[in-house]
Amino acid sequence: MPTLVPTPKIWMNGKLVNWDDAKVHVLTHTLHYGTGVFEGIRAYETAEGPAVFRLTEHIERLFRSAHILGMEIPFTVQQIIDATKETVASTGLPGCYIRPIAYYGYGEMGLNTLPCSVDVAIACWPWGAYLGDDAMTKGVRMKISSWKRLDHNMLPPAAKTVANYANSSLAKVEALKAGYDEAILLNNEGLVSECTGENLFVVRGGSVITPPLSAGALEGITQASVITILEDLGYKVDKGNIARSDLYIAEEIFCVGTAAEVSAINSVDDRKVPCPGPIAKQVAETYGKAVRGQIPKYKHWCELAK
Ligand code: PPE
Repeated sequence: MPTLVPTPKIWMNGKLVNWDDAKVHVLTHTLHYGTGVFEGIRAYETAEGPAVFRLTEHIERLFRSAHILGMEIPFTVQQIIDATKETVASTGLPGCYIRPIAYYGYGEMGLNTLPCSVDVAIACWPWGAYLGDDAMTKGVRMKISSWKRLDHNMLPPAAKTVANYANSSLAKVEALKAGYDEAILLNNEGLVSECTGENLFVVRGGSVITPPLSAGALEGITQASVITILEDLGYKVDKGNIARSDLYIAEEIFCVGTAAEVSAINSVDDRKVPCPGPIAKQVAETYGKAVRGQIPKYKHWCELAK
């Protein structure tokens, strides 16, 4: 049984169509060559109605990802923001996960993307705890992947491109088959980059470190929000390099992402890490309130769907 729960409408190239009619041809370019860019966003229930967390930043990143690929999205940032709100409102749900995708469509085959048309779609569905319901209480079991994170000159990890997720999927499935919950990928220099769908935070010597874009990590919007939250709580945060052994002897580790939110890590390669750590707990609690518009200073992060 598929676990994907349909919602009434999907936005495709300017209009809302019924979920079952949101189809593409099997010769859609991106299906063959991985030439697309996408976003993952969440809308949460707030006192004023459904609000999309940091919608503008996500859509701006979608356009940056496209720019890195040399893809021209035939809509403006504002049009895609408005379309996202319209799609969220059409679900009738108080909160949901949102997936905008820009892809090369039907009409051309072959690796040259220059003549290809660009299509855009936005879909929403309910998506619960990404790393399991007890990710924050029991913590997540991590494995260092045998797969390396993409190198900047192979496929840019800074762009959220469809192709990059073949790398993430290899690492994810390897970890699951070995009995772990999630994988951490090292880059070609052997330094920690990120997880298959989350950024990492490591606490050592009382300071908090998270790998930067240059280490092969996506510039996470949750990562940026968590840095602000940590600094507001009085912690010093550095974007810096992390070695594999830093993970084994960390005071605490947690991973963050739109889907995963804030999840504590209980072990890496079977080396136990204190979990859930006090900083992770504080961050998870604050983030959970921030996304629901319950903290006045972060309320501007919540963009109402209507
Ligand atoms: N790194 C990667 C590789 C990544 O995919 C994500 C998001 C992040 C970091 C965190 O980025 P941000 O969401 O801006 O904080 N992963 C998305 C995809 C999940 C999926 O399985 O699909 C997400 O969390 O929506």
